[in-house]
Amino acid sequence: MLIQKILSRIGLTLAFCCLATAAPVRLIFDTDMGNDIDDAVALAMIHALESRGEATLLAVTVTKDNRWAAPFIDVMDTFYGRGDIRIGVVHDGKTPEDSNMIRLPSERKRTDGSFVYPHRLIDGREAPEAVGLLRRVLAREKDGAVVIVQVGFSTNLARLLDSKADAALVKRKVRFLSLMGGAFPAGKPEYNIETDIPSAKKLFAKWPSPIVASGYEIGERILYPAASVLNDYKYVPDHPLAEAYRDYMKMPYDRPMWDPTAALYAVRPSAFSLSARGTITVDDEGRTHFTADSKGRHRYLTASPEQCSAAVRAIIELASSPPSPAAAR
Ligand SMILES: [Ca+2]
Repeated sequence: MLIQKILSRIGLTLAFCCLATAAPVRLIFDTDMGNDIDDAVALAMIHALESRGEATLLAVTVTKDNRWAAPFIDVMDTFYGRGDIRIGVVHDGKTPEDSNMIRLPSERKRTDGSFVYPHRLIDGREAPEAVGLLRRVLAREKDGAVVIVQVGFSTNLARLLDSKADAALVKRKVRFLSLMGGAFPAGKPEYNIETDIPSAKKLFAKWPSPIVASGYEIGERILYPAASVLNDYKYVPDHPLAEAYRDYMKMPYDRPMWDPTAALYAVRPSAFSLSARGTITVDDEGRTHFTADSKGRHRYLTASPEQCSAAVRAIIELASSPPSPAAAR
């Protein structure tokens, strides 16, 4: 009994010591914000992880070619006290259609004419182009320092590989790419891949650092409960994530958390398990294929029922955390 107590005490001390000394993960978040609510949940989580000293959000790049995506990201960043985070947008990209979840919170004003959710970027078309921003952000980072979380299409990251110099930059700076996309070990064409098949093919064929993919089957098992949206965001009268959730579909609904799994893995890799190493390829219909290979650079997430339950709890806890008072930077 005594030995158990001592061991558990040492374990706790070690855990705290490691939490305290681990450097924040330096993240770039690449998203098709506006096509599903889980992108917004993932962004809220990343802010909470930054408030806890576990992550630093360097930039957000967008693959949905719609003018409201970047303003909504600015709304979220500003709400969490980090309105200075750089935002880059795709040009000639996919899914230009409007979306209530990004447009309504960005537009909403009070009777005095001020924004309910303050933000500076009023039209996404005024934001810098994403590939150039990625290049500038990566160039300033230390070698091997950056983790990219890609939760939309591969448009931006595939374009970043167009020049040899940029591909070499990625190889030097990016520790790994945590990506939501595909279905593993096999399955139907998944939306993020299917929407820009040529870019996804190129990304898996040429991306020079390791890729960890969270397939459709992982997020499908991790449901965000409507009850949390109704109850956990009342710490302010107007919450941009809760409002976006209500604007996305008719409430109450539970929604699979595909994208948050990739964000969670990027910062807390022990949350999930991994497949063996291998190579992922994309076919002409947008299906992903995994071939085991001990020298491969690709893996995909796997999750036990216990890991799925823990991931739901972590996603709810992080996404509904109030902004940190010290966050303003
Ligand atoms: Ca997404």
